[in-house]
Amino acid sequence: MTTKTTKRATKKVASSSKTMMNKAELKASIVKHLHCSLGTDENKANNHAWWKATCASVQEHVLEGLRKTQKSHYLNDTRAVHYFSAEFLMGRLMSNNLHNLGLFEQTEKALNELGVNLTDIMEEEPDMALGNGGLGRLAACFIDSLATLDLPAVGYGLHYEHGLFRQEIQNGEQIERPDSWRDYGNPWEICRPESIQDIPLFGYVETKYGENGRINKEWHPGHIVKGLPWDIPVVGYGGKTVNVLRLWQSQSSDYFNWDVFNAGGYVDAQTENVQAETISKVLYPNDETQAGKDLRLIQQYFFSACSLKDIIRRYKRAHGDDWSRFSEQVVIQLNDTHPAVAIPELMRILIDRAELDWDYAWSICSKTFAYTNHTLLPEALEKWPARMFERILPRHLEIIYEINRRFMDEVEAVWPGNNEIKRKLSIIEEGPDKMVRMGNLSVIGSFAVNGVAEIHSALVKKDLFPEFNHMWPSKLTNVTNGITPRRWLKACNPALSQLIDGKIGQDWPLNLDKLKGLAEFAEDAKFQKQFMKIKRDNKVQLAKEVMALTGVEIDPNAIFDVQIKRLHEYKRQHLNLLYIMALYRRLLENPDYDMHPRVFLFGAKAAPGYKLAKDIIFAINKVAEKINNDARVNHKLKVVFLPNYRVSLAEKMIPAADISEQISTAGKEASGTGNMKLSLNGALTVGTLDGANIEIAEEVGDENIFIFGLTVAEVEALDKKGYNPFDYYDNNRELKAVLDWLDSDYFTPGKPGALSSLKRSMLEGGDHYKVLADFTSYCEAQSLADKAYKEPERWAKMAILNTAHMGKFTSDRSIKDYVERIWKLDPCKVE
Ligand code: T68
Repeated sequence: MTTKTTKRATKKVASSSKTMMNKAELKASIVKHLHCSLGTDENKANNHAWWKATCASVQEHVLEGLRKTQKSHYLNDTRAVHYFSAEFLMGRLMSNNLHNLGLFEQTEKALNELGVNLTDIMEEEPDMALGNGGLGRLAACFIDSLATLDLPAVGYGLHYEHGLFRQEIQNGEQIERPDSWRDYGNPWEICRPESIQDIPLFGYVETKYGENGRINKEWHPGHIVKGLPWDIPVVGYGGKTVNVLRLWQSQSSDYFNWDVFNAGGYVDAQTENVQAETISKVLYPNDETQAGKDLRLIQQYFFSACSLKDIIRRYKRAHGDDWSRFSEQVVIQLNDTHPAVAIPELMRILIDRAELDWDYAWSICSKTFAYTNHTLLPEALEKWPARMFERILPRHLEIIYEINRRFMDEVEAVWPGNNEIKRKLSIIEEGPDKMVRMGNLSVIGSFAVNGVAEIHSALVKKDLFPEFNHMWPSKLTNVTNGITPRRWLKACNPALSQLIDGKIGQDWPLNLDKLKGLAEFAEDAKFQKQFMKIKRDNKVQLAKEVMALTGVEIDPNAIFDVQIKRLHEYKRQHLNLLYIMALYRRLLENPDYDMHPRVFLFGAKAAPGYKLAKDIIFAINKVAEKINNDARVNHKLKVVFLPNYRVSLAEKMIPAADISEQISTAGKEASGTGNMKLSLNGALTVGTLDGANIEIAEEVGDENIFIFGLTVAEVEALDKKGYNPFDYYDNNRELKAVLDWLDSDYFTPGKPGALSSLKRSMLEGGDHYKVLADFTSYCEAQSLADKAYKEPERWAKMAILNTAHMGKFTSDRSIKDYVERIWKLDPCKVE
């Protein structure tokens, strides 16, 4: 049975490449582009030129697929999902596109014959870092799965000129530098000036009384900016469906500045130009905090409005002015509340432009949107001052008030006379400064709302939106996150992928549950050896990279313990750091302290304005410096902070990890997706019962994961009782010693107190994230991990079983869940 399916799958992948190009044709095409597109030749070309020429060759296939896909979607008049996201963290595209087209090996060979190494030239590609972290990367995985599953879909977002800042570490501190990913052009994107949109902003609203007694509103905008779309083709695995990621760039339009110009204000007119272009200039680098800045709201409106206009233009081409089928053809998924202003924008278009009556417009609108919540942290829930909203989007604020007025009537019907509930559910937060709550708007304006892991969705229902859940019991649901196994195993870990191919066949990237077939080899000595040899080879590779990036030598025989994610107190990198300091102390006190050598590897960017997060980075680097240079311990303990963590660095770190640190305070990490990537690549998780860790534990079994710490219920109980971090500080000698160590100048010679802010946050600051409460239990879990690693066969078995049981976490499954529970989409095959 297995062999049969294997053969079929092999055929499928091979045939898709056969219809494309053979090696000789690829060679010719690359050389042609070197000559004709880049104006150079084989002798002069550097890696960058080879990379560009190869992109151009690959792009020929991509565009052919795109054309066929668009034709097929048009002819079939398909219902499509429109994924609205302020962030798409795509990373590099070359390897992904080659794998998905089935052209990777051919291209590698073709280039080889030209004397060029594919791996080297792929390093030339800058990451498309148009996102902060999990939320943006999730969007990238989802559009890969949508195309792979032949689902009609468009991703819509912002074409930031500068993606997430480049991080440098100087004297242990994070320094932010601009990221200029498009300085030398982006060979994958296509500019579409034929689809430019005009977007109004500012101004005032005029009330007009129509003849039929209808009150009409007319928005007179103060500015109009242009939205120029850039299309990034998204190639599905197998290369058939090629969807589009459409990103909007802002440009000045002539509309607003001619008066100024004519009045002799040439310089002022140019200033206005700069302002319009500022909109898509830079990605806000804050994850999990809301920016509250004019420009951020303008960004959100700008891309939402451009995208809606684009969707409506396409809809009208097929259906004219008949709005009755709009919500049958169009579903819009809001990736968090960032694009929620699309809800009043669609209402505005339907009422003010199409002149539909309110009820009809609302019936369309509330069947079109669905909303994904990614956080429960109060500081991340978006609220805009009503006065700011009114200045920038005066008509939208009016519409929001009307949505809210009608909604309050519904609340009154459910809870008559209950003003407290009304205050809580209102889109408008009352107070000296009225605020517009985007979460409430999103729930009210959507037909479905989902959290991103079982526990998170349960908490969304129980703690964040309990009354909404009472009013609409079937609206709130769960879709557990997932990751694309094409990028996060096949492409980033080729040796392991080949080993898996040989054991269970080649179709696991499309059917990740097939990995279960590896479980029967988990105790097979030969397979264990092969599996662990690949892990070790990947560690050797990473060790070279670490040396090149930091000058620190690390031993591939040590345990590689990896924590990679944004820096945030709730993610508790400082809990990891306290443990490292404790190990250091133990080794100093007892040089024979029994532990397997371990290298702690970190990758993390801190939001530039998040002081304590930056202090934690500084502390990690200072502790690392001390330990790495302390000959008494550094054969057993090393600490590495890799600068500028990003998708392409993750692709190198994940295949080399033995331990995956997923140690957030229970109830705080909505899901996590790095946890899935690491486990898929055979790393064992040390983690709390939080987010998707819970589901990972269910899949791999308690014996193949190191769970520790308070549960959500225990955190709640502790808070209720009154949490006092000093209870732990005073009663744990080791914990007290490492915390006090932070006050000394041991790690920052001559500068005592340079690391004190960490200690303060965990003591006087109240230790909001329960670091001290979980410390002991964390140390115990780490000891168990150490013990397990000392038994190579046991460890190998556990690692294999982690890979084997990650089937659930493919983003294909997440997308199928969305399709079934929310989108109700049909695939459309492209011939
Ligand atoms: C993450 N959220 C969750 N937010 O923290 C993570 N926020 O648990 C989850 O797995 C992931 O989303 C995917 O669901 C974020 O990444 C942001 O990046 C962000 C950006 C701007 C504003 C607020």
